[in-house]
This record gives sequence, structure tokens and C-alpha cells, in this order.
Amino acid sequence: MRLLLGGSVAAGTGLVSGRAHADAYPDDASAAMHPMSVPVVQSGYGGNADPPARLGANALDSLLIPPPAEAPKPGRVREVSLWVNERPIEVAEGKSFAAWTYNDRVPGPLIRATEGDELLIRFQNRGMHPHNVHFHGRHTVSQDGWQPIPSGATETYRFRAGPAGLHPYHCHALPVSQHIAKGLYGALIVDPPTPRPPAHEFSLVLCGFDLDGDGRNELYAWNGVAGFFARFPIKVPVGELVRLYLLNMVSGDPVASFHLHAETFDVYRTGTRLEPDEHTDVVTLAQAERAIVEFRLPERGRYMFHPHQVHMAERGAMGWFSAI
Ligand SMILES: [Cu+2]
Repeated sequence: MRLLLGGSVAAGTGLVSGRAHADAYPDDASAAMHPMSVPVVQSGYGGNADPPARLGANALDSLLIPPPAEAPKPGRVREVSLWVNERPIEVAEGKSFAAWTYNDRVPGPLIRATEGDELLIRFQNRGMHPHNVHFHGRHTVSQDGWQPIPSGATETYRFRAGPAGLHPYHCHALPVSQHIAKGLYGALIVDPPTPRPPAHEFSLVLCGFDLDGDGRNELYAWNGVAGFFARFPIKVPVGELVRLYLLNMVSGDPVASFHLHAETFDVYRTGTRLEPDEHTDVVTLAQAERAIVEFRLPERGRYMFHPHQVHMAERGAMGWFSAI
């Protein structure tokens, strides 16, 4: 149930073998030539080359595949270390972005808890500016996290995870627009006490990158690397339940959406209820909005996905599911 990516991933390293992927998918080159993937892929991975390990490590690793859901356990404490670093990251091959990061990546680490778990967030500001971490969802106001934590300082946040759903976390230091646009955000999955049905689960956080500081994004990326899923499709088995945790954290564009080709899906907005809110093929999300979507792909083949703000798709946010 766990790993169904294009390419093979060496456990714990995030390294991806594009060659193994190409063996399994001889039509890969044609996918890379799709018009929506051209701007990034042609200046990026360049045909059949393996993706650089540093890019694979960023996009894959633990960002795409959530850890398994766990049954509730009274008194369980989940300790999470989050540190802020202000450092350049590579957001496409050869494209550097002067990011502010949680744990040296954009988006920050994918966190998972079960409703009622106590989250103990150990925060460290290693940056030059004041930062913090503010979680969406329900918690006591004393742990809301909007207060600035000075450069070099630490803070601890403690609260019970809830409600069940998908919640963003992000820096709330001023100006918040800048701190989010620089990359300080991530996703928290909170599982309900009775777990959702077994599924092939993937987390996709949509990012926008303003490389030249003109207030407009030049690149868009699911999980931080533009063009990645155009080149390396996400493999899923035909007919089996797929669950996506979708979060839009793009700054500078009023909305973004997730559109799936050739199939429709159930939408659970914010994931806070167990009955779907709608059945569609496009779900639109403003910044910090999120949705859990579920579908089954009925036949072998490639199913494209992308924001239907197509400039985002053309600048790195188009990808594929490969049903096998
Ligand atoms: Cu900040």
C-alpha cells in the first residue's frame, strides 16, 4: 500500500532512480513532451536523465507519502521538531529560490496525528528574522502561535490535535504575506478516531515561487519541485481507492485548483466530515484552503492532473497519475 511512485526510492534516502522508472514506463518521453510540461521539464530534467538526488529528496521523501494512520491512544504525545532556516533551495533543475524554510524544505514536513493526540511542537528559530509557527484547526488560544519568536530563540507549542481533517501550519510573523511566500508552511493530517478506509494516500501541497521578487510567481510546484510529477508520474493500481490530501499555499494568486483528467472524485472539504461534500473533477481552493479527495482510476493509463489556472500548470504544476 505504501510506495507507488514512478521510479524506485531507496528507503530513507529520497533518492529516485529514473532509469528504473523508464524501464517500467517506456512512454515516459512522450509524457515529458506534453506542452504543459515543456517550460520546466525542458529546462529542467532534460529528457531521460535521472532527477538529481537533491530534487528527488525534496519532492519525495516524506512529503508525498504520509505516514500510516494510527488508532487513537489515550495520552499519546507526538513530539515534532520544527526549525526555521533562511536558505536557498532548488525548486526546479538549476532554479534557486531564496527561501525561508521549516526543516530546510518547502513545504515543511508532513505531520500526521490522530484526533486527541497531544502535539508537542519544539520550535527553533535559526533564521535572521522573527518567525513562529501557527497551526490551523482547534486549540487553546495560548498556543495559537502568532507571537513572533526572535532570531535564535526557541518556543514550545502544546495542543490537542483536532478536529479530524487536513490543516495547514505556517509562519505568522509580520508581514505574513512575505513569510508564507518565502516558503514557511506545511500540512498536518489529523485522522478521525475511526480511521478512513484503507487507500493509497498522497499529500500534495501546492507552492508558488517568486524567483525574481517582482511579486508574481514564476514557478508552481506540488511539494516544492516544479515539473517533477510531469516527469515522474505517481503510480497507483487500477481500481483501488486513492486518497489525496490537497493544500493550496500559493501566495500572489487568489485561488488555485486541482483538476483530474478522465475521472471524477469525491471532495471532503477540509476533511472535517466523513461524508463527501461534492463529486466533481475540479476543486478550487483559496490560500490555506484544503480538501481530501478520493477516486479510483478504472483503466490502465496516464491521468493528467493540474490546477485549472493553467498558467500554473504551464509553469510546473502539471503532473500525472499512472494507473497500472
Ligand atoms: Cu516567518
